[in-house]
Amino acid sequence: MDLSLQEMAEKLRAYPAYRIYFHKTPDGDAVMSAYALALALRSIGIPCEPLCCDPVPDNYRDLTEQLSFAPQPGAPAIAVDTASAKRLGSYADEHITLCIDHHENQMEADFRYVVPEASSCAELIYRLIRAMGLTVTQQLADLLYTGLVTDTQCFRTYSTNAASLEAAATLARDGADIVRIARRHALEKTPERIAVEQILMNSFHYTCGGRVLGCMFTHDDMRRLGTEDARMEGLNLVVDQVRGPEIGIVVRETHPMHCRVSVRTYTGLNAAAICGRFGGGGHADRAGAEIDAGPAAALRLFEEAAAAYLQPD
Ligand SMILES: [Mn+2]
Repeated sequence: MDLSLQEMAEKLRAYPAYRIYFHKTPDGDAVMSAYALALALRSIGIPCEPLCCDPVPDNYRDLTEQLSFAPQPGAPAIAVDTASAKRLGSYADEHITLCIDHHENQMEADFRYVVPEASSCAELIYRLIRAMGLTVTQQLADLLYTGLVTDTQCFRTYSTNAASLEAAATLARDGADIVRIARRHALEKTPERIAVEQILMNSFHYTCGGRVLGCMFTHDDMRRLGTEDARMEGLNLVVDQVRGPEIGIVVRETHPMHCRVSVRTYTGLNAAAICGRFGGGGHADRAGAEIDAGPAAALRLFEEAAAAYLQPD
């Protein structure tokens, strides 16, 4: 059943404890949504345990390692920032009681608060915390602002809107360390990350007369650089920064002959429609799919799908 903001705010008070799940290969929004909700609910005597089948990436541990949450086995489950059960990885079979998300969401859940037009799940968690009348501490503000900054790429995605900026302004007033968080997540890169981006740029491949830009990162590249998944978030920025293309494709071979492909569109084209051909999905301007193929073959298939999308028969 779909709930309004106020109804979900009330529903969150209805259970004595929660496990809060977030999606595999977690990004900042997933991590911060789960930890912020857990921290806020704990402040009113509802213990929570954030859970993911993959570890929290290095980049976010400065905030999450200050927090520890006791296990809550058997507690009702909340899923945040997770578009489908499959995205929970090894937790895909859990019964989800509450689902809070901003994707085109396909999760089965007893109660859902899904707002596809919201910039980030952190923004929704922020609205819920406010609707519940809870105090936003500086620690909570830092978590939520980090989620907002990472999912909007520092307020540059097409999903950024007045509501996201209003949430940001209020979080700044609540004490979020806005400059440090923006620099850390939207400017600074590790030398290892620069090396990954160089490989992607060296693989740039233009098709459809320059309207489509693809690139790839192979499993061999990953082994050679010793690169863990944590450094691979947001690789789309490498194609996003190129002026001209209407569709950007980033192929990452996560395991030999298995690729995770993400597609960005910049001029109102539908990335989810392209990824849908391969069983994937997402937002209109950013979507993804997984495919059993080597990276060169995967890139070619997506370039063909992009070409067919641009010029239907
Ligand atoms: Mn998100």
